[in-house]
Amino acid sequence: MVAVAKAHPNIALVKYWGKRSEAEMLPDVGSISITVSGMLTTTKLAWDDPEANTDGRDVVIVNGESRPDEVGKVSAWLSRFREHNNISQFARVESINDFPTGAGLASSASGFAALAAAAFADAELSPTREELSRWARRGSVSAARSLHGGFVELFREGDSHATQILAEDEWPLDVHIAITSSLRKDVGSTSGMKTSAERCPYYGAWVESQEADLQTAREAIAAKDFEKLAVITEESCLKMHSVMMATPPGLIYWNAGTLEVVHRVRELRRQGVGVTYTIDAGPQVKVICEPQNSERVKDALNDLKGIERLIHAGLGGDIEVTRQ
Ligand code: 2P0
Repeated sequence: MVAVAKAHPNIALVKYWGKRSEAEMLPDVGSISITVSGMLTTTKLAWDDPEANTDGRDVVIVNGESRPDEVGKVSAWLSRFREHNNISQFARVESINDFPTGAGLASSASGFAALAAAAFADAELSPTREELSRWARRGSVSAARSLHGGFVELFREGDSHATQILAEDEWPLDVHIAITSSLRKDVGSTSGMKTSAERCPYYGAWVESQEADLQTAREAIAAKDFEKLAVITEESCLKMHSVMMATPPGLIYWNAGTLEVVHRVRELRRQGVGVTYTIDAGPQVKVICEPQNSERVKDALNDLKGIERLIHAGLGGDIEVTRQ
């Protein structure tokens, strides 16, 4: 039997950057995200795979390749899962992203969410949503958020887990993802945020001010107040990138196209269009608006030279898992 899990990436509006425990994969700050449709990770996992069990190691293939960094992270997660659940078998894992991997598009979030769901399903275990979200977090902190559709909060406290704030159909939003480079980034999130925690002089202020930002975002989402959500989304993005840039020798994820998009979105906002943007650990800009403004926003982005392509998405739903 093979378990097949399908998970969407998510985009943080109030960002996560930094851990309070690396070993336990516990975040130093809570975060709030939206799950996006239009991009999907599909992961197939089998615990009784003959090849893996003859060789005595997990077989891990991501987008047709077995890259040592990805195999290492997934195998470490599988070992911990095996130990905790008294599983003696090795797994074969095959995962495909229908969007660029390792380019700031949250492929590790959808990837570990799908891995956790498939691992439980193929072992015929039925975890609670909280348990599942904690296991996804142990692979990649942001993966805890990709189990849920719509608007999601990941809590800092305790054995951090994520819950849904609003379902995707309760407040539909449109997302235009401006791809300004599909290359893999030089510095991954995990090592980048570790360096920030160790060396950025503003890291303490970043952690301290997070609760207020989370509260503002919670209020904006509860009231479906787009303007309020837009302001806090931009503020959180710029604060996180300030921390990154002030992390010696300077973590600069932006390229020229990134700035072109930021300026165009700010221009739209000055014209009264309800739109906002956010940027993760890569140069892509995620431009978010209410559906009635979507055409205008898309038209305003279309002629920018720095954009390789635009991906149009809406809000995505919960993870789906089946056994075949
Ligand atoms: C976020 N990012 O909140 C932030 C914003 C990137 C920038 O979560 O080390 O892949 O596996 O926990 O979850 C990317 O970090 O890093 C991320 P690990 P993860 O979406």
